[in-house]
Amino acid sequence: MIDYTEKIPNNIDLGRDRVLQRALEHWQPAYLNWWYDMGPNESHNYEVYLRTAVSVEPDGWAQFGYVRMPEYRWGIFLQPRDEKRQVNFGTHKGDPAWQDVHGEYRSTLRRVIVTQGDTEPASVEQQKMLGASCPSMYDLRNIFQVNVEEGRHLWAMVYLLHRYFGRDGREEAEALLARRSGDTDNPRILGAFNEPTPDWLSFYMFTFFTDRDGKFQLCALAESGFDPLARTCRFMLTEEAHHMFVGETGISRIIQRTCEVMKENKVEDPSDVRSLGVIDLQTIQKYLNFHYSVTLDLYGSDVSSNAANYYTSGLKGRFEETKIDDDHQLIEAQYPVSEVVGGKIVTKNVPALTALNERLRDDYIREIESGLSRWQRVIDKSGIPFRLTLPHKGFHRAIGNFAGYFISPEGEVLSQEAWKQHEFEWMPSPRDHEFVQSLMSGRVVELGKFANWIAPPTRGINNQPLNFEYVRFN
Ligand code: BYC
Repeated sequence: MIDYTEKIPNNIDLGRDRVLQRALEHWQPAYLNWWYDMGPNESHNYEVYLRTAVSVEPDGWAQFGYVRMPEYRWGIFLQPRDEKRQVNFGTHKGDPAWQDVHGEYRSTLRRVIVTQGDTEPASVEQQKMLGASCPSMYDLRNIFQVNVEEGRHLWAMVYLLHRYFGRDGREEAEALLARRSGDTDNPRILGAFNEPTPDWLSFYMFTFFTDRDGKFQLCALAESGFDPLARTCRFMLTEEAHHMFVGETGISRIIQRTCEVMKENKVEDPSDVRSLGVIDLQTIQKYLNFHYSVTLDLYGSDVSSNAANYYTSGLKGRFEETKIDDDHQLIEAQYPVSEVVGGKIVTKNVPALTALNERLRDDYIREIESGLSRWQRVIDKSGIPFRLTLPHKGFHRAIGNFAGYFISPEGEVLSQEAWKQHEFEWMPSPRDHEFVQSLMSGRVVELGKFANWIAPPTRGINNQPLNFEYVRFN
């Protein structure tokens, strides 16, 4: 009999809840089987210098040490309960926050939790093969850290399913281990989580763009009137921050290296840049266009009755809900959304309650813009006259008002033929992918060494030097 209070670090007094303990006891071997199958390839014997969440105290949750990943202490952590917390929006505004699920919201809430939970193992599956082409031991350790934490985020959602949703919840928890990213018969729920992450440029873009959707969705769920969900998401956010750091600094280091090589060799033409073994800025822009647009879809339709219902019922709030100065019910409020009318993009006001997906997407875009300006500074510092830009919101969209239209990065509505003619000026072509992957044909793991196409980071993990042995291969 596994002692779960020992094996699953938690701050929910798991040992005293026999039913929950048994349910998790049943689920854990299935989870481990999934990890062995779908976790990082060939990594099971590696000892990785990981941080592990051991408590929710500021100094307790980040402990560093060597861990074999299947032995990672995936635990259950909730932000401590605030007895005075209330439902802060929607029709139940002012009621004490719920410690249990309202019967009438059961299936809606389960759905939101399942959708969130589904993304976590999906991303691990998407990144499964990347260890074989890592640019350094530092980066290898970072991807493993991201992977084990996504695994823990799955635990976080599975805990809620098991604890609050009975048999349905247990079935959903099993289904989370059965779907597979990109599978034709049983794919992951949301679009971006079925796209491959075939190389490290994609990985960093994914952690910058798509993990940040994770941040904004978790922030909205952290406002939930259902207190256990809110507290779970609050703690998940502390881990999410590291994933976005990996993405932002990864791209920044690639840009820096490209600029260094361009300056040293006085080249600007993308094919000359490529011949020096670094990724040309034009290709970086195309990857950016792809990941940004696919991630914008993750916010759902611009006008959504689902989103309105989530809000009115108090299940999912807005980004920083309690800091917003309004009625928190959106009775009269309007919000601008765009749509295509007669071949032009126009903006109109709609009831703000129905535009909550769009509002969250806009909050996200603002943060993306700041990240992009930090990358731009790296280029500007080198004196290279190249500007990274965000494509128009309607570019390459498959969900919402722009779906089915062919919109250029500048926001022109084009015919399908005209758009297709430019497709590979805007998005990575099979040849671009081939080139990027040609740079990443093997792994670089000598101590302190970095692949030619990426600059070293400014510092190591947890104050360790760059030539530290972050992964022991055994
Ligand atoms: N792909 O009213 P609509 C993360 C579906 S990332 C496929 O437009 P709604 C992470 C939708 O399900 C954060 N289908 O949307 C990052 C609905 O289906 P039904 C994940 C899509 O419901 C990196 C229909 O279209 N968390 O954590 O208002 C690494 C019409 O619905 C998509 C969450 O998403 C799509 N892109 O909002 C690891 C939070 N978009 O009802 C982790 C939980 C929509 O017709 N999820 N559909 O069958 C939600 O809050 C909502 O489900 C969504 C959609 C915001 C995603």
